[in-house]
Amino acid sequence: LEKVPRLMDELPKHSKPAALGDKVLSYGTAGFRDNADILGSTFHRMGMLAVLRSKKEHKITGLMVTASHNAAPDNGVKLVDADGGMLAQSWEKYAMQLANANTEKVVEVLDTIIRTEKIDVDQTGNIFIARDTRVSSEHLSELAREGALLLGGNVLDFGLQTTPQLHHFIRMWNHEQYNKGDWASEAGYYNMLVDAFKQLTSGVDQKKLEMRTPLYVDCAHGVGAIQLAKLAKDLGDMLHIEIRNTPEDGELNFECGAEHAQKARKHPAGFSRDADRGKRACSLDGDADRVVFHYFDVQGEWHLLDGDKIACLFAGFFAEKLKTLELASEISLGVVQTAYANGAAYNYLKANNVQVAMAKTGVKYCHHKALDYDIGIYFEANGHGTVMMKDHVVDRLHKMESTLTDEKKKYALANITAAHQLINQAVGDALSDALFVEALLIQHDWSIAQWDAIYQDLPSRQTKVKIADRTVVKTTEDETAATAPEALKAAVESLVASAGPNARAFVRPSGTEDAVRVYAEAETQEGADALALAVAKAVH
Ligand code: NG1
Ligand code: ZN
Repeated sequence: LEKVPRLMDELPKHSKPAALGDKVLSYGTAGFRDNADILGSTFHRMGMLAVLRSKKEHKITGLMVTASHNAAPDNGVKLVDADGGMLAQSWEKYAMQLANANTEKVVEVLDTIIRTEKIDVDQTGNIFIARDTRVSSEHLSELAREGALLLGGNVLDFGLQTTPQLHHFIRMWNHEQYNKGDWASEAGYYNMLVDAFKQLTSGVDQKKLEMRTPLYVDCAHGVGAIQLAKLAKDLGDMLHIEIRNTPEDGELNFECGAEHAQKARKHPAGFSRDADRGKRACSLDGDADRVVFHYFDVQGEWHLLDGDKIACLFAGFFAEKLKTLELASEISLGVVQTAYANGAAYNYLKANNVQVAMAKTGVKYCHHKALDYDIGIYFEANGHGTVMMKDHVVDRLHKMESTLTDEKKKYALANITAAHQLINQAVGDALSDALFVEALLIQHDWSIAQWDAIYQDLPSRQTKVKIADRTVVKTTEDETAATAPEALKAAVESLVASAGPNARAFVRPSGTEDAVRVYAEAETQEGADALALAVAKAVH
């Protein structure tokens, strides 16, 4: 690589910043994430890595500039693989070696990757880039572009897009068979969603749809607001959407968005007990890959419907359609949850004969586990999730289409096909998930309160603690129990044992923040609060 024009001149201009000090950057469950000021060299190098990945796969790969729900001064980078999913785990180590290398070692690291992966550097490398609305995002995406160009990559910059949109574009461009209705563009993405939504609500009187109350969407002052505005226009009278918390009227993620609503258990800024009683609402996060729903009831009490409740709603739909089609024994359906899933959601799914599996926290683990099923639903309680349907299931359904005479079965089949079109098969997608929720509420003729009532969450509380070195905290594979330090393990066990029936708590080092996370569940809110607090004290 030393012979590559300009490479040796350019690399020193993108040395690791002094402010990074001895800090080792790690490619966590959401890529690299840190204060934007120390990420310049990382972005430059990730542009190069995305090109190598593309050359290796002979397909388009991607790079998303976002730190999702993190505060505005942070930023981050996630690479998107050729199938539209997250970067293959086997490449994460390359990302870390590159990001942490001193300038004079960068070429050596690149050469090793090329050799190990047997990459033909003369191959074309094509990458797509997109970014969120952070102030630092434009500059950092430019650095990634420069890095990519140095290694001879072709770069298409999509500018401001949600994370799932970028994943979607890559999936569609690389796999023509998925790209049915010219879905591989921004306009195509909206067409795909709107058309599917229309099919799912086709059985409903149009007048009734027009009269339906709007969905109020807290966009966390992020990119979701920009994209949702375009989608809402295409939806027209099929679904009324009111956008709140746009990039113009506040600081990204500040006291709003999915993370705030779900972690702090507080309604987002821009919504009020008095003005918004009875209104159906949802919150996106900063890059619109998560969504949670919420509302104030008539008494003014605020209720959260998290990822677990969304998963249960979706699971109910698929279970019912498979049953109608008499495919329930042939096509496996399962929901993947993490340690954060509310105990009541698990009980609900079990009571409805839906299979449930556990995965480690982090979407990539859930995604992987969900592949064990023909139709795999995964949701983190924080609202990140989707449904994946295997290609052979889709083929099977298509083949069935012409053989069906029963109207009920025909309708069920059309419904599953439309759901498959609506749901982002590559990653969790707040816009597509929210539309699917809305379509199902319309089908059931449910208010948000009726949906909320399918089960009652056990009271829970989350908090986080900063300690000198969070890596000393070790957990079991499914993260429901600590294994080290010994004293912490013992303390959590004894606190849980004395916190009454149905109490549960766990601690785990965060993969995206420098903190140890604490979760507690109990019979009462006071019990859950007290348990979380006591466990947090034990962490210190
Ligand atoms: P960490 O910081 O490891 O807890 C957070 C979320 C995960 C997941 C990742 C991003 C919680 C408790 N944790 O991870 O669920 O969304 O970010 O992949 O919400
Ligand atoms: Zn996000």
